[in-house]
Amino acid sequence: MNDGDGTRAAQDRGRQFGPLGTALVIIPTYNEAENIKSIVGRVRKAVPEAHVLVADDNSPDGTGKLADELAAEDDQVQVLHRKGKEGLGAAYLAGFHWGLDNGYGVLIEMDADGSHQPEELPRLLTALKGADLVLGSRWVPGGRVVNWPRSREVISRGGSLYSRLALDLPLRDITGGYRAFRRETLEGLGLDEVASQGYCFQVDLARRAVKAGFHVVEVPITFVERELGDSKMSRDILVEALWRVTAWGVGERVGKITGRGTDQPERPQTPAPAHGGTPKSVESGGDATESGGDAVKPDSDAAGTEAGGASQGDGRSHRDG
Ligand SMILES: Nc1nc2c(ncn2[C@@H]2O[C@H](COP(=O)(O)OP(=O)(O)O)[C@@H](O)[C@H]2O)c(=O)[nH]1
Ligand SMILES: [Mg+2]
Repeated sequence: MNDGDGTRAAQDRGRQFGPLGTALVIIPTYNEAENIKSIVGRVRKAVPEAHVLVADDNSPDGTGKLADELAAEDDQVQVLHRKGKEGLGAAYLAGFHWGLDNGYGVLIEMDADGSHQPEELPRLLTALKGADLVLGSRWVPGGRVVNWPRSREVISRGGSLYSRLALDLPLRDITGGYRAFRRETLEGLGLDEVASQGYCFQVDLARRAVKAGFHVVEVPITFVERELGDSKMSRDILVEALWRVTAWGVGERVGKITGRGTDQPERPQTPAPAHGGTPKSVESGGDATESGGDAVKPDSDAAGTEAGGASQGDGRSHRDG
């Protein structure tokens, strides 16, 4: 949990969390024709009650058209067609706005390439019952990566460590992109001011969530490097992350010295826990289990996304990249 001194932990223990509502799994795509059908099928099987939004940046390889075919045969799959390649962050922001406008209670980030295993979604959703934001984490006990070259792991671990220290975040996987947000959390992050892209986008959302006082929990995941298609990671994305994180870190320190706050949004009032679950203490590990299988519609409280019997993350954080 994101407390430095136990205060937050004590507050969170007494907190009630509201019901989750229907989940929307947002999958950003750019040239994922080889992966899109398989990943959407796996999501639909792993969490049958959840809906899927593919946010495609007019992929030249026809990913958008394949997604349209999936949507045509499944009411719970939608496609957001965007003009052209504008980066991961912009695609997610558009997807978040779409999901919020359409009444979803939970918004999930997930890559199209299979690195984020849909079969682990029920575990993220179970943890979200007692949290504002759940991070799928490679760098907490129980988390791991499969088929990554050592160089990639060093960059990823280094990026999270640097972000953790520069931004004073009690998280281990700060660049990872497998996450579940409650809608109230997204609404409290000041999304309109988010300009960062790539890994930096993930760092930005994590730091905003922590600074706003949201309860952020890390759940261990097994991240599997893609087998098909190409990574869109680039030197530019790494450089952007490095300079932005450094600038934020310096800004926060200067702000502390001069007594001026940072540009973080205040945490909104805790959403009323209508018939929400009891607060949970979160533990790492645990087996993913299949979630219940009712098809549900947005706005339907009764149709909350339920994940069966999985244990939760432990509230310790780490990063990816
Ligand atoms: N819509 C959209 N999706 C993107 C863009 N860049 C990357 N993605 C998607 O974001 C996800 C993660 O990208 P990936 O290339 O796998 O990055 P890596 O896992 O860090 O190597 C994949 O689903 C990509 O298709 C973009 O500019 N626009
Ligand atoms: Mg990838």
